[in-house]
Amino acid sequence: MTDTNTTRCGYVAIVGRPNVGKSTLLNHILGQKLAITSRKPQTTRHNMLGIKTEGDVQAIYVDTPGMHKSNEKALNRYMNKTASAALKDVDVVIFVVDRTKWTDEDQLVLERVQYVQGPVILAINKTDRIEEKADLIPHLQWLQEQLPNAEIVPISAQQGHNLEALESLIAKHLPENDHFFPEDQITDRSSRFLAAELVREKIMRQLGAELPYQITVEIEEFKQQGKILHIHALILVERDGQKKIIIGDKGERIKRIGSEARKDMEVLFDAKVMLNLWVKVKGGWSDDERALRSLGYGDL
Ligand SMILES: Nc1nc2c(ncn2[C@@H]2O[C@H](COP(=O)(O)OP(=O)(O)OP(=O)(O)O)[C@@H](O)[C@H]2O)c(=O)[nH]1
Ligand SMILES: [Mg+2]
Repeated sequence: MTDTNTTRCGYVAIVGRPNVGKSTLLNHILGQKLAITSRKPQTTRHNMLGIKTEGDVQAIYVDTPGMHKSNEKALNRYMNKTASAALKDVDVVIFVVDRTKWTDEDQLVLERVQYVQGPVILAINKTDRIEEKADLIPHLQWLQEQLPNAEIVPISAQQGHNLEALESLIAKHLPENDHFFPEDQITDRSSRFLAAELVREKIMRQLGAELPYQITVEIEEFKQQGKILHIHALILVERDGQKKIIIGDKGERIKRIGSEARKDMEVLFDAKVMLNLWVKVKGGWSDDERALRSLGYGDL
């Protein structure tokens, strides 16, 4: 007798240049905010798994940092390497682009994706913002010539448009496998990591142009006492002036960062959260490979 129930399971890398909507796409597929997002490029710094199990199908998504050109700093090199590594050993690649906007950085991603042996899906995102639909057609033709085997799917990650079509295409490409993760697991990342990311997201969203790139967040304490989760987060900046900006006038800004991060944490962890934030200067951490490793930025 043969078993007629086939289960499918595999890895799906979500790649693209910064700011095209990769993390937004992951969150909408999962139906839950897991990855941080912002209007600023280079929001995501680490690969993160988002696992979706529906019946016999388990899709393991890998959200990645946007691949970008500036390679001067160790942190930037780390981010680009991390994103490129995600292209190896996955079953499906989703290459996300922003409508008809095509930059040198999209070209960089294209050149990597062209080497991928397995199925590639080209997701044209932010279609809710397309005014001139006619402009899209020649661009799609051009893209198809660059990636002749890719399937092209227009989506709006933010509005949830056409995501079912995207997901059923992905499911078709997943190999027959037993599931690698339990049905209720949604990520490989720890609660501490997710908490640190939420603090970083609020900083990305609230602060001006350059500053967020010189900040990282470490969780120093994460413990449950009775019904309350006590979380202490350390915000590391590069210079003294940056510390002042984060704290703000009479501590206004850090208070707002803390209260917004706490609200998201309470939803994510389904618990009451007491959050304490500290700011410390650690000069040059973003270009110091040893400091980066000790801050959880993996091997370079
Ligand atoms: N209008 C519109 N905006 C979107 C859509 N998807 C994402 N965005 C916005 O685009 C911005 C960037 O989204 P992210 O998901 O952070 O982009 P990302 O590709 O993960 O960026 P990095 O992590 O920096 O590589 C945010 O302001 C999102 O709200 C969409 O479908 N439509
Ligand atoms: Mg992202």
